[in-house]
Amino acid sequence: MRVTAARLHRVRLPLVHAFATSSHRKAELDHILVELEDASGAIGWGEIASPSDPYYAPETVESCWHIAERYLLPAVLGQEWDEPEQVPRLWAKVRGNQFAKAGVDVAAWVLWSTLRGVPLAQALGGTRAEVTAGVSLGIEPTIDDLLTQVRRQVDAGYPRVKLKIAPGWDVEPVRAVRAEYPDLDLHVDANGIYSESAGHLAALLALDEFGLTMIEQPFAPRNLLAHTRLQRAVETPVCLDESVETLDDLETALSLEALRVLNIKVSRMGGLTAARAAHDLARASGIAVWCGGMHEFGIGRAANVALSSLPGFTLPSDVSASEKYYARDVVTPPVVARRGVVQVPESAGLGHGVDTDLIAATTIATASL
Ligand code: OSB
Ligand code: MG
Repeated sequence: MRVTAARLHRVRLPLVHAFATSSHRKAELDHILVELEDASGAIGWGEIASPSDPYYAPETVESCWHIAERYLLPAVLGQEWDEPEQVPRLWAKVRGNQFAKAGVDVAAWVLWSTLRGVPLAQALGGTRAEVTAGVSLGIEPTIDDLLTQVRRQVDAGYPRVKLKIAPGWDVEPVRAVRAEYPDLDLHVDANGIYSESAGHLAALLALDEFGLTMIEQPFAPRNLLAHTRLQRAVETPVCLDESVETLDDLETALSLEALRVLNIKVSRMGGLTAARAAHDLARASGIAVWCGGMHEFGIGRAANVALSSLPGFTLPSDVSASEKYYARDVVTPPVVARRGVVQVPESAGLGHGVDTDLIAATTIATASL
């Protein structure tokens, strides 16, 4: 297989409900859609779902655009490859830049599975016909606003709710949600904002009494030892997200016993090949995994659904329906959830059409190579 043309589209979509984490608040998102085309005219779509600012990871939309246009796509164009696993090797010299790599990697997987006539999930080795979705809820202005959001999602049938937390917005919101939903599969995600030296430990220890499914990424990404210490002190499983960008990171974290659960994101791992390898290693190590999200548009969301069909994804994944985030998504049909369950598509490739009219109408920059 040989990619003979590539295009980038910077697409801006409004969020139906603004989302705040410990570091930022967003009402619209710019993601970069990647098109890879072979000599027969077949197209594979991918999505670079980097946040616009370097607060979750060091990348930005601009840095992703630059890396994709200047390094990744030139490395792929004109090269022969047989399996999508070979594509990341074409840019092996490029360090980091996981979001940019992930978008091109997904496009290669989608192109390959489309041409093979197999669903992306099957190409990856997926075994599930449907995947269970959880929702991720941002920091709200008040606890009442948060409870309104929780009720809406629980009423829609989502079986797991994750709450973003930050110092000062942790024990009380969790207590309030627990009081109303004693049995809900509930977990919290701090996006690395807590610090032992800033006196934040007491709040994290206090969360242990609420029967949370996990505490996700309380400390800074490189601070694995703080996660090890917390895991020794609490019953609640510690989950890593930002800390694990490569398989080497995962091996280190496992040997330090810094986690009992792993959030696997296609974007953060640099693509489906690496995400699947992380799944394999975690599974072999007895670590539960689930698929995290980055508010993907439909293309990245469909890739997350395909990945979530692998057998080790035993916890609900952040693959909630398109409509939770976008009034109109870039894929047709959109990703839908019924009572928190998403069907894994059975048609070849992405398993969704791509709405090129919407993309044309919402594109704010393009590049062709
Ligand atoms: O840590 O999972 C995270 C969104 C932006 C930055 C970080 C994170 C998130 C989410 C998104 O929680 C969840 C989703 O896409 O459904
Ligand atoms: Mg997270």
